[in-house]
Amino acid sequence: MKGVIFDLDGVLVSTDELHFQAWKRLADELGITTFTRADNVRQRGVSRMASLEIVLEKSNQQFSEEEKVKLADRKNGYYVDMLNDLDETALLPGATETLEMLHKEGILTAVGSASKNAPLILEKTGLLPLIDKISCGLDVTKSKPDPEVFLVAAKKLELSPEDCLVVEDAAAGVEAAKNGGMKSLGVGPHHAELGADYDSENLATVNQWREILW
Ligand code: B16
Ligand code: MG
Repeated sequence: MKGVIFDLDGVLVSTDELHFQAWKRLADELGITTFTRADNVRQRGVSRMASLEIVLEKSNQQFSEEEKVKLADRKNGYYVDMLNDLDETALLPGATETLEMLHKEGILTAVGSASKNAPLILEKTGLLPLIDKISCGLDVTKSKPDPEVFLVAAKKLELSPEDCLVVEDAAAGVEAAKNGGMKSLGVGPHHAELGADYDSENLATVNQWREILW
């Protein structure tokens, strides 16, 4: 393996509570009182517009495409405001140590995230110097399980897909890795059920790096 591509939210950092708070605020403003944390779990790893659809499932109002874009922009404004206070306390266990270890071993690192806020999140949490390339929602038009975001990451690293490992916390992300011809490591609360080639509770508990990388 010559490169490792990390999903961001749920793998390196945890911003899902902030996403939840921002969507909840928008839902409240729209008079939707039944938006729950269970709905928010379904929003993980999916694009901003697909996340909005999950909120609007609970509304009996109809919105035009133009109105939907405005609603998603409004939510993003709330979310970005909250990102101002983001710092290294949002890092998930083992994130920094894993990136440092990979660099020491001469392995390239990238982020492959659906989030258009990925560069800001990496800067705020101090991870930016440890990431060689970023492929994010700003670079792609297709959402996971389409492999586009990971293929763009591999291309930016100047590596072929089969030389890259993807680390993911969502089933759609693991599927995207497979669709792109990449091996995967599943992490997070559902790590064993993601269908990944390797899995571990979090980045701090991976004990098979040798087997995975060499
Ligand atoms: P934004 P990931 C994803 O990040 C989040 O898990 C998902 O909840 C969010 O809707 C998506 O980014 C888009 O984020 O609104 O900031 O562009 O897991 O792909 O790193
Ligand atoms: Mg994720």
